[in-house]
Amino acid sequence: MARSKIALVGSGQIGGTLAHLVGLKELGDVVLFDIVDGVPQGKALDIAQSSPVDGFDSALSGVSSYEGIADADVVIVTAGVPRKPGMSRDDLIGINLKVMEQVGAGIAKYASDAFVICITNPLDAMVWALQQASGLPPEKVVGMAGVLDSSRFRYFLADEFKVSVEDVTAFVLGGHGDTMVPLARYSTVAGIPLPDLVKMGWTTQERLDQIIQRTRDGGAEIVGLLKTGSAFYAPAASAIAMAESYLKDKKRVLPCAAYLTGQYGVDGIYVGVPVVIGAGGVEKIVEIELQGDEKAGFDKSVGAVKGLIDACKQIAPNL
Ligand code: TXD
Repeated sequence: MARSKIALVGSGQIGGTLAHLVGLKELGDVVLFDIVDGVPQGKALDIAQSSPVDGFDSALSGVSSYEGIADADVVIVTAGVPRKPGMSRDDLIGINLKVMEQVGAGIAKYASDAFVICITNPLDAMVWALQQASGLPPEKVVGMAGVLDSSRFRYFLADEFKVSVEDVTAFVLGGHGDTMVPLARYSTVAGIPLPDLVKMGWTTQERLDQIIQRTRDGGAEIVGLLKTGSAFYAPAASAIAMAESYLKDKKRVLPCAAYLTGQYGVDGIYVGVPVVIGAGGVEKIVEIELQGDEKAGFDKSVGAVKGLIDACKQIAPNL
């Protein structure tokens, strides 16, 4: 069977890390695309030169025209401008909306059968814009944020409890970052929900609240430390988990920004919810019943995403 083709639109920090991970995991061949000539070509060659040492077979190339992404099985989009210190995700909206229009047109022309994962911020609005601009079916266009937010949450919890990250699960809903809604009663250590762990004296409610806040601010914490650019290792790993579930039809249940058509009382926008990702793309949206404060948090998050999408519609009424 021929290898899968994975196109990476944007060859910056996350794009380069994605290419390396695709190689190391032997998920397929990689095409890196960027508007800056030389960067995708240089990164592709550098990673290809690591393949004999690491022992993976993957053809890597860099391109400066959309033709290069032709017939990709998966397209992962990081094209755009990242946050600088003090800048909110929303500040990025104007610049990155134009980028999504270009990328959407490129995907529509050359890779309309692909499974598309958007990473560009502000995520929930950009994935919507990318779906609109590409015209691909909504179940084939999904946004990466929840896997990253829940991975950050899992890491902090494992560190707090001094247990393996493997045994910590986390359930998050809503928009990326600031309005993320963690569901403590569905987040567990080996199946034991967080509220029970508080009762068992493993931690206090106060500590748990601090961890949740640190998770919400997880992106800003890294931006503050790096000073130039934003997080890239964990975002890349998160998108790879989604791509792998699609390519291998694993049907993993992952929190993703998905297009809702009435689920959770929301219609026509992208919001972070648990979904099943398999060969059909987003095969199922997992809808659970929310309790009082969970519902309030989710509604607030939906309101924030709607605000961003309305701003997009004003800037680009054609979308
Ligand atoms: O959870 C999440 N979704 C995120 C999102 C977590 C972390 C970072 N997140 C966002 O991902 C971040 O705010 C950015 O919007 C993207 C990409 O982050 P990255 O760190 O990879 O940014 P870089 O290094 O600046 O790379 C962006 C590349 C860069 O090489 C540009 O030249 C290129 O995008 N670029 C373009 N490529 C193609 N087409 C166009 N129009 C274009 N414009 C810029």
